[in-house]
Amino acid sequence: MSVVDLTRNGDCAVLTLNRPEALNALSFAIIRDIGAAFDEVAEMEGVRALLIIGAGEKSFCAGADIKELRNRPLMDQLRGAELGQSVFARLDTLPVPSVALVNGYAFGGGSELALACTFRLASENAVFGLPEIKLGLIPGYGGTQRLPRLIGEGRALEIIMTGRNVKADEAERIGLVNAVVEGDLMQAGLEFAGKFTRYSLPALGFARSAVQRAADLPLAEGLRVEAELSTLAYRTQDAEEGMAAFEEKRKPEFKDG
Ligand code: CO8
Repeated sequence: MSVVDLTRNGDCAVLTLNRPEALNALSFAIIRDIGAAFDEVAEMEGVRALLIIGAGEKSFCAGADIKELRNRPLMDQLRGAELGQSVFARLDTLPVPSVALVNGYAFGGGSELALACTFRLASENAVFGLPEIKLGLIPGYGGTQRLPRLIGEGRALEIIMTGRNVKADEAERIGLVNAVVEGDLMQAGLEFAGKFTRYSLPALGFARSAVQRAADLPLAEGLRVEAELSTLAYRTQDAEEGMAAFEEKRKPEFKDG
């Protein structure tokens, strides 16, 4: 098994970070492999969601590989940050939504990977944190940008500037995760994905895109984006099928077109 393991469970692709002896820490090579796996997911026939999990009971991902970071020249660090950012940003443009299954520690780059996913589910023992400040660093894979968008500037600054841990129950309370799950997290992830996988992928993509762009746009422009994307959705065969099925009192059969 490689460190980045891509498998399939029903209509979900499952990416497992498989380096439990280092709590699934991310070397630059592993980040590149994650990027290659995302490209593969984009090409997988019939896949309707991507689930990301860490191997082992203890950790989703303990962040960037600190031992590797220490010995890098400055230019490499910049390239490293850009690499991590561009690979994680790829999740926004995948044809399918992604769900981080945070089973234990999600620190630094691990939290940032979870933040870049469309959704986050946490096990009861999940612990989030951006502890870079304790290393004399700051987050480099999107944490300073995505965390405030998700939970607001005040809370995000406090978490980033104190480097403190956020346990699962608090993460749920502040909106950092969609839900905390008792029991089998993978099973819960498959059930969670099942709530949207039956819908039209283009419509799901337009919805993601409209909401994600809201954070960067003034309201008037965002409303224009919404009008454009909802019109594009309206023109799909799936919208025709969805509305016809409503009138005919039957279940729609979406074809992703
Ligand atoms: N990098 C490399 N190795 C790690 C990492 C990591 N991030 N985290 C854990 N490991 C290794 C440990 O060194 C240890 O290996 P060994 O057995 O060979 O000594 C093994 O995993 C198990 O870890 P611990 O013994 O420490 O396990 P504990 O249960 O005692 O502690 C913790 C678990 C609390 C998670 C602890 O391991 C820890 O604090 N890890 C570091 C967490 C952290 O600070 N992460 C942020 C890293 S920085 C980052 O992600 C972004 C930087 C900005 C990037 C900019 C790009 C240039």
